[in-house]
Amino acid sequence: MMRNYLNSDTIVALSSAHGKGAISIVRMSGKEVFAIMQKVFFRYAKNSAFDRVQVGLIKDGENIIDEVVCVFFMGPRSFTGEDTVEISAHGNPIIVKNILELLVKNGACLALPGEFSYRAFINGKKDLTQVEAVCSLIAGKTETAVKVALNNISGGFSEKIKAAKQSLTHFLAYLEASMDYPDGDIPFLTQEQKVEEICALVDESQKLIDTYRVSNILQSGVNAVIVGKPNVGKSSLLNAILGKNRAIVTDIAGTTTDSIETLIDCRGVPMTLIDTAGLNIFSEKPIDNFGQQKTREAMSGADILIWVLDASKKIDGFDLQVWDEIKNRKFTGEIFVVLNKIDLPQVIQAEDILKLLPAAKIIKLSAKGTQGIANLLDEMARTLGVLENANEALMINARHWELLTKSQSALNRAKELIISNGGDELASFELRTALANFEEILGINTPHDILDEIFSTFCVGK
Ligand SMILES: Nc1nc2c(ncn2[C@@H]2O[C@H](COP(=O)(O)OP(=O)(O)O)[C@@H](O)[C@H]2O)c(=O)[nH]1
Ligand SMILES: [Mg+2]
Repeated sequence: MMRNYLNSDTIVALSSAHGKGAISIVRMSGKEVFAIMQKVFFRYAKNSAFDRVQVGLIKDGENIIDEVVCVFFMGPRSFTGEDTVEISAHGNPIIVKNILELLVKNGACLALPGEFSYRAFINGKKDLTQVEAVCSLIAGKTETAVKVALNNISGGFSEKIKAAKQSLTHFLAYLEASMDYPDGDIPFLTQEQKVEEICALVDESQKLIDTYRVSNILQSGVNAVIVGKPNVGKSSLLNAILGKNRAIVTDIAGTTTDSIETLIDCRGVPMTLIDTAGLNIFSEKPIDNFGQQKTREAMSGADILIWVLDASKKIDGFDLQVWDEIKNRKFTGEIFVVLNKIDLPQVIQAEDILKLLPAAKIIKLSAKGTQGIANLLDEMARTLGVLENANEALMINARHWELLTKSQSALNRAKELIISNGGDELASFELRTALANFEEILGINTPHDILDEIFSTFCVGK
């Protein structure tokens, strides 16, 4: 029969990365850990008392499988809350396979994805947002994303939810008590106080919802696409941002015939920067058509467009043609207009651009030097709301966001009811709905099928 998360077997998995390395770590957790290890692990220092860290041999009968270091954790003082051992073996997949097979032969089961985290959650070691943050931490693509995920693991986000939940419970208690004891034996809230309380609840929870944008950007990243006519310095700009020569730069127009993608850390934002073939509909070379097709595809997937112009030359029909392409796409993301080559005498002025695009974000820079590059990165991160807010950011994932949004609708309905004096009973029903959503964020009363869904997206060994 297929195992599921409700089984209480002793589970085992490779917890470090797959493949060869100096060390691989096999983790085992559950009631049978010590019994199984007694059968297969023979430590060198037999005389000493039980040590948490032991060196010795893993053997299958007389057959030596590896020399390992074992770290034992006695439940509940372990990640999962159960008895656990972490076996550091030599990092060869053959050895790892042999160890896993031996442990399974002696009674352990191969763990499901995320099953260690599932047990940590079920045993109350971590709430749901904290184990989810482990995933975000491992997936984090920039220093900032990693830092924010770490903050969630230690409870940054769940503290906020718990606080909101507490205020809500408190308010509910007053509201319901005044319904149960209408004679005023207990302190009750005036209409004014009720309105004040509910408005504060709505505002607090809105603040959490608002942080989703930044959080999502930090986790998923954005696409920034560099466009412009040939020879304005698009490839030079990509190279300048990267600090190395990734794209070919020449003074021959049309050198870049394909889109070049690289992942950069733009002030904490994981940004896929894409250098494209210059747009030029007059070219008749087939390779150019192909390149321009890819440019248009890249533009469709862009969150940010960086339109590069050569500021040392007049805006011409080719530039305007690029502008038409941007306009025709009804692009809704951010557009940065880069006036490049400011080391040369400038012909294009900011005003010329503002005539076309009154709200343009104009950055003057020299892609050949480094002048203005840092400013472009700052401004992109600022536009995304990350430059100033990264330090207070929370790792809110799509699941949290959905529940926060549901809870916010219920809170808003309660607010309407309270303001219009529509009845405390109905308001209290809405508040209970909001409360249930907050609890589901933390994993309280979360249905099993939803938990299965969440944990099955984790990787095995986590
Ligand atoms: N003076 C000057 N030349 C630049 C600058 N940026 C790029 N170039 C030159 O412009 C030409 C075209 O650059 P490239 O990056 O290949 O342009 P692309 O076709 O838009 O990718 C090359 O000769 C570059 O050296 C700049 O900031 N100042
Ligand atoms: Mg190029």
